[in-house]
Amino acid sequence: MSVTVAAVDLGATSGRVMLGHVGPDDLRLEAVARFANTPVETIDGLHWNILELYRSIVEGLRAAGQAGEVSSIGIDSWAVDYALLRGGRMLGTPYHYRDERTAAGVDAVHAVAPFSELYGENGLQFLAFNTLYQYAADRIAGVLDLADAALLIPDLVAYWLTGEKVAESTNASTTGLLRVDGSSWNAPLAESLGIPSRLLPRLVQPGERIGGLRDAVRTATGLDAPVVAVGSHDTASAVVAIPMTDPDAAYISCGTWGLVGVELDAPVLTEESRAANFTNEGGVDGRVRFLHNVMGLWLLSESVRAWERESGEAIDLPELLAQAAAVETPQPVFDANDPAFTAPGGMPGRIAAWLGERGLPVPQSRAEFARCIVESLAAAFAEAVHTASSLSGKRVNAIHLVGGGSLNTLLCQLTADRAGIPVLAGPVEATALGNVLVQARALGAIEGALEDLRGLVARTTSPVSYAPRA
Ligand code: LFR
Repeated sequence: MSVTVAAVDLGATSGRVMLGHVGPDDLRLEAVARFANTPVETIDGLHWNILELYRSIVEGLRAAGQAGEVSSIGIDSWAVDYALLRGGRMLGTPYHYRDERTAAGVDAVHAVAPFSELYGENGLQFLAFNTLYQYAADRIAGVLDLADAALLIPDLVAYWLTGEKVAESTNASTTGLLRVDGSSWNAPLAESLGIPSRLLPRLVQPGERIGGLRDAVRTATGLDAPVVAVGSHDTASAVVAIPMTDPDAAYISCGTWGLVGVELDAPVLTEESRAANFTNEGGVDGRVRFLHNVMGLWLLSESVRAWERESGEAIDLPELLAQAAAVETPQPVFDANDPAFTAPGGMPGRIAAWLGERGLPVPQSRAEFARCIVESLAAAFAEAVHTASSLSGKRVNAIHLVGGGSLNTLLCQLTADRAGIPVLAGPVEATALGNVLVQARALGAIEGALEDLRGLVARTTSPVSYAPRA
């Protein structure tokens, strides 16, 4: 039996609705709608354009229904961001994690629970935008106390579609308020930080039915299908679809971010892994995503955005990367993990400043800049793979690189070279594939453990292999 399901995937630059056709020997995606996901800067900071997105999702679902018989709907997006609600009404417009308001939240949280203590409770790497710091910033601003619920973005969309308020567990694991074993919310920790535990909704696991569509949504979309929880954290969905046929493998889910790590059955909470800022995020089927956030293609896309603004001309990325590959002058490597590169705007200038401050040569042309960025990403990826392996004790014979970055041949080759480990690139659509696979399994169209789902991905896609060069 093959089923058709709809995946709503909200990524850093665009949102999509895709149809997934899935059966024991079938795994195909069909894009039915694509729309911009552009944050909006207002007087009080950087926000999600959430209403526009929701309208586009509803229209996209309508298009999905016209293209095929949809049996269920799954939603994923990036982690950590949320809306506050009271009596079901959204209070204000959700913030984008790249907004800088969280600094005060970090200080307030660490004054009560220092990072060393938090790591034992939630197993998360320190990222200043983790939800608990954002909540703390909202508490300081006096808005948190007004709320009676907080919903992560995919859960907010599910709520608007179904009327059910839940917290999907993989994404909940990125809030910092879920116990590291994923079993429950850490209400005492939340309360000790002044975050009312009433805000934290009922947890659901990937594969659980969230609810049927509200009448108004059924009318607007023409669909009558349930919303099913998937790995609603996009990275969790991507990891589901990594075609690891050899368990001794690392992965890099590379889009805006490069999420570099291994899959484990139990978290690593050692002092070494805390010092290396490795995270233990919740995966589908209770697996642990032991990984580190490297800045990712953001460095490149923000640079391109800056150059396009400056020149008023569109830049052809494949052409720029071809020029970067042809650069012969050795380019310097900067620390692609430096938080100095998190916020939007002026990226080439920030990279040049970073290099200049350390007495390193500054790239002279756009091609040299692009090469410097890709070399720096590859260096950070290679280092994170080796660190993941040594911290977890897991052997790594291959690196699976999935997501948009898998199309970047220069990045794939340089990662293999710098790691000294073969890179297997693709599928590019890992997140959407993971989303539809979990739905199809919940519907009974396919069965088995994650290894079986990955076997299906391996049989239906063809990763490109990059051998390390001397
Ligand atoms: C990737 C991702 C990362 C998360 C970052 C911010 O899209 O979800 O896993 O750390 O975005 O939410």
